[in-house]
Amino acid sequence: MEKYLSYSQEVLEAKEKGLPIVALESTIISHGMPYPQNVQTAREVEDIVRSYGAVPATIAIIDGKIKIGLTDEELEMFGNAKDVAKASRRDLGYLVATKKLGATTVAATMIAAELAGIELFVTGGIGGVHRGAETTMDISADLEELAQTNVAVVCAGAKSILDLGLTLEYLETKGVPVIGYGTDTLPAFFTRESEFGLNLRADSPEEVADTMRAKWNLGLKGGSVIANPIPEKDAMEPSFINGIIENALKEADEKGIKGKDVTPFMLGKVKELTEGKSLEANIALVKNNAVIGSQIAVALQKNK
Ligand code: PSU
Ligand code: MN
Repeated sequence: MEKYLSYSQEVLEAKEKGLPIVALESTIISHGMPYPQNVQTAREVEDIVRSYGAVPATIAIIDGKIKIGLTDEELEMFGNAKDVAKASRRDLGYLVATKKLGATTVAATMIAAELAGIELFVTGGIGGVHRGAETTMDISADLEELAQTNVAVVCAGAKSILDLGLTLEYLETKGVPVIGYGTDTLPAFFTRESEFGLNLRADSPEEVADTMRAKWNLGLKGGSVIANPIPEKDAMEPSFINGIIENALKEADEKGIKGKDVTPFMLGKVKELTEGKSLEANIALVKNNAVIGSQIAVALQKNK
């Protein structure tokens, strides 16, 4: 295994000292945001994690290794590279073997985090059941990963480019806890609320950490979704953003966008149609998730 994993100095030291570590994904850097905001955001998120007493581990596939923690130079190179493959579970072996650049999705980052002994992962939004999945069968591998890999994922819910109701049904079937952080409904990424109620709620990092520890101690496999709403001041008007998402979906359909290209296409289109406002909201919510996620990582280290 150590043949395939390569730790940054900072993460290596954190592991030796038993410090809390927060995994961060890289698809959000390569496919979720444009350069240079992607690199800048990634750096700022890492600094937020450090300021809460945890150590960031941005995960990516570089030169045949799954990197657990990137140096500043690696981050810059990666964020500016043109030929980065979006890597989910199915792609990991191929990208490592062929030494291509790979950006880890939520699914792949969870796998890498578990291999590296990291229990908590912070991102923006998870993949889910796409609208129209009853005919396209487009269901993100993120959901299957949440069902089987022991990593807690902090996110701002899921974008309404997905079918949020079906996504929750799928997670329920797979036994994945979806914990509203200070909320009773599933946050819809750009907006704080949705019409979909949640069964589990936590109001402190310790509650989340205790829930995860109890789950794992009971021998229950899998992760959880900690759904943390976007801060009030950064949230978008639901009617505005939902109208834009409808238009973007229509265009994706007309252009015949399929498979792994759907999510990046939608993210780019929504950014264009909101004149960059969606990007600002995206950056704000990821930082907010880093604040909560770092605190949960600290609590998970204490209740081990
Ligand atoms: N949702 C976002 N931003 C993202 C993604 C999803 O709001 O950057 C990325 C994540 O890496 C997620 C992936 O794991 O897209 C899901 O892609 P797919 O739907 O192809 O599984
Ligand atoms: Mn998909």
